[in-house]
Amino acid sequence: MAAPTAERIYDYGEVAPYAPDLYHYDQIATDGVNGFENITDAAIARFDQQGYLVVNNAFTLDETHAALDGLLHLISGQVDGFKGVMYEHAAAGLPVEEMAPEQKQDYVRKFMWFEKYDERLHRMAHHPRLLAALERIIGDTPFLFQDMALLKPPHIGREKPWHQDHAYFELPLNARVVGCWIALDEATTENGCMIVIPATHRQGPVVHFKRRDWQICDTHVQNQGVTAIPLKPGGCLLFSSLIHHGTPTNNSGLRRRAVQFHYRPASAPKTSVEERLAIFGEEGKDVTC
Ligand SMILES: O=C(O)CCC(=O)C(=O)O
Repeated sequence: MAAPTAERIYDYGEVAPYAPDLYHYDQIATDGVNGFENITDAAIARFDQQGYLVVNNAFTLDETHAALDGLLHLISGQVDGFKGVMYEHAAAGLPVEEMAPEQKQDYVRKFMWFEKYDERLHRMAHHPRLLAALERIIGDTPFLFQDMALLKPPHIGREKPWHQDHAYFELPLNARVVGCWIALDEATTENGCMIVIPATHRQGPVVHFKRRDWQICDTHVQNQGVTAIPLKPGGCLLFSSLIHHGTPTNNSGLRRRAVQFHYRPASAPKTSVEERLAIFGEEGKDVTC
């Protein structure tokens, strides 16, 4: 077997077990709208209350397949300058660089900073209907500041522990930052769909810890009203950067590929790592885990 190459990047920490009920959910979201064009003022008000909005059929199947083709092209190794692939730990010791993209994707955890390298993915991130919806939610021109794709391969796709996305961002707490998570495969409760705790964005920031990831402590996770968000391909979840959310391990035999874009108000100033950590961590401040 080939040894991992020096350039290969793995995601955060070691894979470690977690309590079986950590991603237990009480309900499945059923209050989605059909298409960006059907986002009513009441749906925006629901986003403000609940911290999320499901948009079914946000992208057509052609757009969704084009995005998948874009991701496969990016891992073919034929795209000049693109280096944003992070592997699952299961890839260690395997000659994944020699694999064809179709096979290689099943060892990839994440892509970062890719949308400028592929026209199909760029189009998705800057889709006029998406940007118009974001402008209504954010109340300012939306500015894309982070793009990633999360592949969660069959059987080995690891969890993303409970967290608030804002804990990763150097942005003021009062900036209305919105994530857009787009299912490229059907995302189900079996293969690791998003799970959120509605309205937690209104409780403000919580302390994060470096454990299996940069995360909310497992024992601090609230267990009221936990909501699973299964999505068909092309469906999307718009969510506040302060909502508590996570995804379990993919123990199924089915892929769960998704892209996630984050938008901030164009006018929001940048803060510093020190300011971020003074709010979200580091290592517990006045609480333990
Ligand atoms: O797609 C996933 O599994 C988790 C995405 C997420 O919550 C994140 O990367 O912040």
